[in-house]
Amino acid sequence: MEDGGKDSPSSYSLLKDGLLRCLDEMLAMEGVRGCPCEELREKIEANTFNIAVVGQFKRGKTSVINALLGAEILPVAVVPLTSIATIMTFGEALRVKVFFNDGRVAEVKPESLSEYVTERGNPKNIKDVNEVVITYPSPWLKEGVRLIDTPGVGSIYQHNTDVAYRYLPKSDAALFLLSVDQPMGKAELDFLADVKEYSSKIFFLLNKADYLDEGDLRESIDFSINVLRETLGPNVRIYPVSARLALEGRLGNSPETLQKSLLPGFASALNTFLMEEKGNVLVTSAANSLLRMISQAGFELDLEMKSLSSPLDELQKKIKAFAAKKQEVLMEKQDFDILLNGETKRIIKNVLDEDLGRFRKDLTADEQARLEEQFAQMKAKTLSSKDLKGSLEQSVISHVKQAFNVWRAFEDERLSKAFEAVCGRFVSRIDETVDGLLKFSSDLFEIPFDAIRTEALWTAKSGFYYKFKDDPVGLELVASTLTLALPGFIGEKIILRKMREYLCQVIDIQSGRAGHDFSERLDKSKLDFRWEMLQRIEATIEGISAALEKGVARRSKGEDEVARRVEAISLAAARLEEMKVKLLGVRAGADRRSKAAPPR
Ligand SMILES: Nc1nc2c(ncn2[C@@H]2O[C@H](COP(=O)(O)OP(=O)(O)OP(=O)(O)O)[C@@H](O)[C@H]2O)c(=O)[nH]1
Ligand SMILES: [Mg+2]
Repeated sequence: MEDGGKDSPSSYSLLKDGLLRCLDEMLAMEGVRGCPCEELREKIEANTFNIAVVGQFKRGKTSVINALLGAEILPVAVVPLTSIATIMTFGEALRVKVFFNDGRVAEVKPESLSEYVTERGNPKNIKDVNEVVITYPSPWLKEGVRLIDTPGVGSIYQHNTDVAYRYLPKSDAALFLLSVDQPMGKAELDFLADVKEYSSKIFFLLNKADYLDEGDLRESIDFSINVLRETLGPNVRIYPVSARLALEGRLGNSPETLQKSLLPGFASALNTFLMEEKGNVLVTSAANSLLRMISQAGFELDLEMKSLSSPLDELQKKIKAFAAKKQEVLMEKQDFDILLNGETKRIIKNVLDEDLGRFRKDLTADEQARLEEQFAQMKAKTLSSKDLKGSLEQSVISHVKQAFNVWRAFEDERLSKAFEAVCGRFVSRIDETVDGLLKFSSDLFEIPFDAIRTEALWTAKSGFYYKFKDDPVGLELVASTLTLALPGFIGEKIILRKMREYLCQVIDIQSGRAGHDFSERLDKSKLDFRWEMLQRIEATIEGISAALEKGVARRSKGEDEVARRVEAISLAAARLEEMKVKLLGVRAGADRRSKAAPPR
């Protein structure tokens, strides 16, 4: 990566490749049971990390993305411009895909991007675009990093602010743009309070540094830092940059200009952060999961060895004792199932239903007031009743749709947190059950076993089990099925009354859909979690039973057969040991990286 931390991405790739190689080996290995290798691989490969670029309008958000990518891909302007979120993701070539609210997807030419994502080309989003996804071969976007350009908040275009808010819950980190020509104000701080709710890491960029000489720039940085410290405490850091110079430097291949832009300093910090947060946490927890599986597989080999060599009557007794324990554990598993169902229902009742009720009440009140105001304004324009009805209807639909989109994003996040918290409790209890079973067997058969705590992979990032859905629930159907059937001539008062009813109906239907959609998603998330987690208990039971049975069965086939198996077991155990050493190396590599990362 030209912009900073030269060795970091490759080192992360090395760790990741090491991990993937171990996964391959484990897949090919007989005896490693219950390895969710494929799922682990998918999680490692699809480990996306969303960086939202946010801020008040015109601070240079879009320009910073262009500067980081070193290409003039996204349209910038002096007037409030970005109106639709654009997601930059890795791909071999520059390609632009437009996702519409009604589910359509269209690939468009990069030159026509501004017809979709700007206030100028797509005023008030008349084209009904949901989001735009652009692929581009930038090193920044490798390893699943996605840069999200959001519309500026605080301009006269409320719908732009709404779109920006919709993307906050999806961000793993945020680049918060300030600029030297607009001293930080209250609106910025208010917005920051909201961003803070969702992004665990915020980078502050003070853009347009090229406007000022060194002294003035220092003063500008100090001013913003002092303002930020009041809210965030003493450890705030601001990176002054000039997106304009950075892009100039990148396009003109001028290292001096690039240095002058100060972007490399920020880029290096961002890179270190990505390594640490995105790479290391995932690598460590995946390595731990695999180490645990290896130690379990090793334990099973030891058990089989025991069952090949212990006196038969003693062995039979122990197998019986194990069978009793097995029944006990299966009962526990059933209890987990019932509890998990109950907990999911509780989330639906206590979180979803309550939130939806409150949102619906507030929205109805707000929209009633807005409708009346709009009605009064329109009446003054003496429109025909058909036109009056038409425009009120349009505006009800578009406001309700917008409001639901924003709410849905927030609710998604809340439900995800509630659900992951439940998962968290279950995972540790399931771990305890599995460990208890292993400990029991280890004592029974006198084989040492060291349980490795998994600190399950999902802790690396929330939303591991919770099924997020990106496309908003469409309102189109509502609009067409509910069109008001009114006679040609009608009094204005009746129109207002009918519109009020219409508004309530639209909100009703939309609430019903959103509620249904959310509870369905929670149910699916629960099933997924259940499948992945509860089957670990069964896999452990099966593993132990199979190891014992294999040994006993083999003994009936004579001594030669037993000797052959003993040799095979020793070889497999040695291979597991090798793999363990490799994985410990990968884990230590990740650990070293986080310790080496400079303080920010
Ligand atoms: N001098 C100078 N101008 C800049 C710099 N970065 C951006 N600009 C200018 O600032 C204006 C706004 O830039 P954009 O990137 O469109 O800002 P934005 O924050 O994405 O704006 P919205 O999407 O409308 O909120 C444009 O005229 C840019 O050319 C910079 O580093 N230096
Ligand atoms: Mg912009």
